[in-house]
Amino acid sequence: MKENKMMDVVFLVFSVVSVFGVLPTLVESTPVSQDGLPTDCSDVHASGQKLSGVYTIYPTAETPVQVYCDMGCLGSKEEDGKWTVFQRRMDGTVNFYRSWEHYKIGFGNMDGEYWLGLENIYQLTHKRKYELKVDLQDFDGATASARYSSFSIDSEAEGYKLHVSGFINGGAGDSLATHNGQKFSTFDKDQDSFAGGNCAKSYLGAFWYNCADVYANGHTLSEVYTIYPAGETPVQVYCDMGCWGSRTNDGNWTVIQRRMDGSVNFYRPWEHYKKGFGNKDEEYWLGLENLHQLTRKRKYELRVDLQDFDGSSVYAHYSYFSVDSEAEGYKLTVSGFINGGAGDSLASHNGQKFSTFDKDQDSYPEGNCAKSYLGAFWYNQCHHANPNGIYLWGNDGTHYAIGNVWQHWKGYNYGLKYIAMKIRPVA
Ligand SMILES: [Ca+2]
Ligand SMILES: [Ca+2]
Repeated sequence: MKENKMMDVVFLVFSVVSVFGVLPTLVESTPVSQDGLPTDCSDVHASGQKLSGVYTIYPTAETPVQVYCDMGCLGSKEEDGKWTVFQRRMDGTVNFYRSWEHYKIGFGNMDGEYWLGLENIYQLTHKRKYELKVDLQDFDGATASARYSSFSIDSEAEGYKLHVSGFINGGAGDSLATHNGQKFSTFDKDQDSFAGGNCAKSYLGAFWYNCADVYANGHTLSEVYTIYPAGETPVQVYCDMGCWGSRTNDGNWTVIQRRMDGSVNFYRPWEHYKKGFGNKDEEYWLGLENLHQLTRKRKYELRVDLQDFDGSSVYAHYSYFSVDSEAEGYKLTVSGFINGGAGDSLASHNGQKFSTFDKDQDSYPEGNCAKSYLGAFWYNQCHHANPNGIYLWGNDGTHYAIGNVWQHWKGYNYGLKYIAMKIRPVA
């Protein structure tokens, strides 16, 4: 399971053993032997070999292949055996960061760590119906497994595409679901779903990577990634994947706005707010058009993280967030407030169009809120929150409400040390 960095992140710390084994689902069927030669470990078992160990199988009639057969424990039910192991990590002796040719043909030591080879797996699984079992063990000796009632991969011409379904939980959870339907990728053959990069390179492995979603791809570190909100134009974005050891649902956020050190000027014209600006690993604004493109396709929730200069942190969570098109003034819809201590300073902004100093679309007829409060936002008349206001470095009442303030937490004169608006898809 270690080919995938997501698994690495989860298991590198814990896992000493991971084993992928396949078993024909029709265990009672006549062995598909070729010229009397065993096709897989099920045939080996049928020929009278009941002990686990290294045997020779013939996925094709021409070529003998050495493989480890997991015949189960002595005295256990017979269905626990007959597994053909096609991947195993157990002691870190074998390097698995290898090229396409290696993954195609196979490598390693059959009585230790090895990869059976994509061509062999294809030859096996296109002839018979197989199930898959993944065995995991952590460094404390705890074990878990994941079982799938159907497993096969397509030919090389099809990119050795993975088909896995019928998950049965043996305590490991279903970490292969997002990989179903993906082609196999190595560092020198990028066939993953991630247009912004090479998953195998990013995660120093080789697998049926799925990077259609940055998160599903296995990015568990908070970093800068490239996403494609509109399909064609790449956009750099900071993905907040949560902290190490935190629950999964703390992560998976796309940061759309962030202030953290006052390094970037946020008092900018319409075009800048439309397209986005800043440094994606520091302070930035993702861009209204990107927000629209993202939220028109999927349902998103919003979370706003706030921190003051004394180190206190609070948040405001909204179960729904979307931005209309430019023709609609990039109108904001936000609802379903859940209080994380910050209070609801966005309620009065719901339904408002976006305004900048050079484009007044606010609900304040006597003036321009963006100019009055030195920011850019979905101003009403004018605001309870001004995340894109002046970075004030704390409390300063010299100019009323011009800072990056959140009224319901620190009032109008306290410029926050940190503010980040982030969104993620709901279901
Ligand atoms: Ca790619
Ligand atoms: Ca106005």
